[in-house]
Amino acid sequence: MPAGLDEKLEPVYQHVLRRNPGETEFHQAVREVLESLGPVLVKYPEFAEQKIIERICEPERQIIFRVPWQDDRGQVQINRAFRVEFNSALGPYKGGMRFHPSVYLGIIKFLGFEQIFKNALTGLPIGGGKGGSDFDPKGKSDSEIMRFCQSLMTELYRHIGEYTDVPAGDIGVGQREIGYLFGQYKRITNRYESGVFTGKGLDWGGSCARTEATGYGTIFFVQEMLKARGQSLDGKTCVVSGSGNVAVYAIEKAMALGARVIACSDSDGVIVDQDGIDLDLLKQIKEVERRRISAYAQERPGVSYLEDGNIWTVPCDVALPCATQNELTGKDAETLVKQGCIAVAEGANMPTTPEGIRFFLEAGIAYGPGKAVNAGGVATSALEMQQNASRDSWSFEYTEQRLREIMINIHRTCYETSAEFGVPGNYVVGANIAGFVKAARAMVALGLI
Ligand code: NDP
Ligand code: 2IT
Repeated sequence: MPAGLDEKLEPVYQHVLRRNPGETEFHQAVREVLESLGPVLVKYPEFAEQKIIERICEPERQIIFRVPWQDDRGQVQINRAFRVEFNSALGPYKGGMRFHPSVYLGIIKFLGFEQIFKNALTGLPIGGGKGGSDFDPKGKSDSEIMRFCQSLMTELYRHIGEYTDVPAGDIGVGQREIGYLFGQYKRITNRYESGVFTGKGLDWGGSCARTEATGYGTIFFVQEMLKARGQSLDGKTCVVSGSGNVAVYAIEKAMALGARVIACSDSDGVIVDQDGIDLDLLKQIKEVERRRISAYAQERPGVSYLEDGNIWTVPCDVALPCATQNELTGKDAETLVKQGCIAVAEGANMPTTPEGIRFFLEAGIAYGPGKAVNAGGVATSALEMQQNASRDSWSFEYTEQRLREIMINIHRTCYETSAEFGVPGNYVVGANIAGFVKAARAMVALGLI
C-alpha cells in the first residue's frame, strides 16, 4: 500500500495521473517526491499560492521525433527518440540520453523529473532534462551505432546548445556514442561548441574523472552515510548490480577504500566471486570487448554464474543497485536486511520500488536515494561545462577532489534537511525537500514561467 499523501497534494497527484496516462514510472517518481512535500507547503505557503508543484510536474517542453537509419544489411530501420526539457529555473536543461529498447515517454519523463531535484542538490547552475531512444545498441556494429547517432542528431541539434540544453550519457550511451553525436552536431552547426555535450573524450574537451564520477560519487556518499553511523567501508562486503559505467567505477572506489566487492551482474545473470572481483578482467570484458558478464565466470576459475539470478539474494553489508529502475523489490529489501545488510545506496535512478524503500526506512538501515547518491555524475558534467567555458582542463586529482566535496555537501544538505523536518537520517525526505526548495525558490523569483 502506498503511503498517504498530504490532502493538498492528493489532487495534484490525481491530476498528474489523468494528464499522463500509462506513464507508470513517471507516476512513481512524482508520487515519491510529493510524499515528502506536505510539510514544505506549511513552511512556504507561497509555493502553493504560485502552484509551483503543479508547474514543476509539467515539463517545459517535450520533443518526440523519428530516427530513420540504415543497418549493415541495407535495411531501413525506424526508431523513436525523445528529449524532455523539464525545468530550466536553475540553468540550462541538463541530463543524459538513454538508448534502451524499453525507452518510451514515461521513462524519459521520470528521469527528467528526478533530474530537476538531483541537479538542484549539486548546488551547480543546471536545470533538469533527459532524452533517449528505444534503439537497442546490443549486437549493433560500430558503423550502425554511428549512423544511428548521426541521424538522431540531425534532428536533435536544433533543440540543444550550451546555454539551452546539454545532453550526456546514460544507459547505452557512453563516450563512443557521445563522440558520434557531438561530431554530427559540430558538422551541422559549424561550431566547436564543447559545452553542448558532457562526457566527451579527454582529447576533445572532456573532463578528467567524468567517466568515474557517478560510481566514485556513489561511494563517497556511502562513506558519509556510514560515517554518520560511526562506521566505515573498510572490510565491508559489497554487492553491486549491473556492470556498466556506474557499477564498474563504484566497484573500483569501494575496493580502493578497503571493501570486498563479491558480485555484479547484467540483464542476463549474476557473477559471484568470493575472492573479490578482478577489476582489470571486468573492465577488459565490459569496456574493451563489450561482452556479457557470463564471460567473467568463463575466464576465472571458482566464480559462480547464476543465469537469470537475483543478485539481492547474495548476503552483503552494503548493497549498491547500479543497473536500472525497479530492480530491487520489497521482497529483495526484506531479504537484504534479514541477511545483515546495513546500507543501500542507489547508483542507478529509481532502482528500488516504493515497497522496497518503505522497508528500508522502517528497518532503519542507511538508505541513500538515487537523486542524492548518483548526483556526482551530473555534478562532474557541470564541472566539465565550467572547464569548457573557460577553455581550461583540470587535473584528475583536482576534479576528483571537487567531486568529493560536492558529495560531502549533498550528504550534509540531505541530512540537515531531514533533521529540520523531524526525520533525521531519512535521506529520501532530505533529498526531495532540499532539491525541491532550491528549484521552487528560483521558479518563484523568475515570475510566472
Ligand atoms: P550502462 O549502459 O553503462 O550499464 C547499464 C547496466 O545495467 C548494464 O550492466 C546493463 O546490463 C544493466 N541494465 C540496464 N537495463 C537493464 C534492465 N532493464 N534489466 C537489467 N539490467 C539492466 O549504464 P550506466 O551504468 O550509465 O547507468 C546505470 C544506471 O545509473 C541507470 O539507472 C542510469 O540512469 C544511472 N545513472 C547513470 C549516470 C551516468 O553518469 N552514466 C549518472 C547517474 C545515474 P545489460 O548490458 O545486460 O543491458
Ligand atoms: O542520470 C544522470 O544523472 C545521468 N545520466 C548523468 C547526466 C549528465 O548530464 O551528466
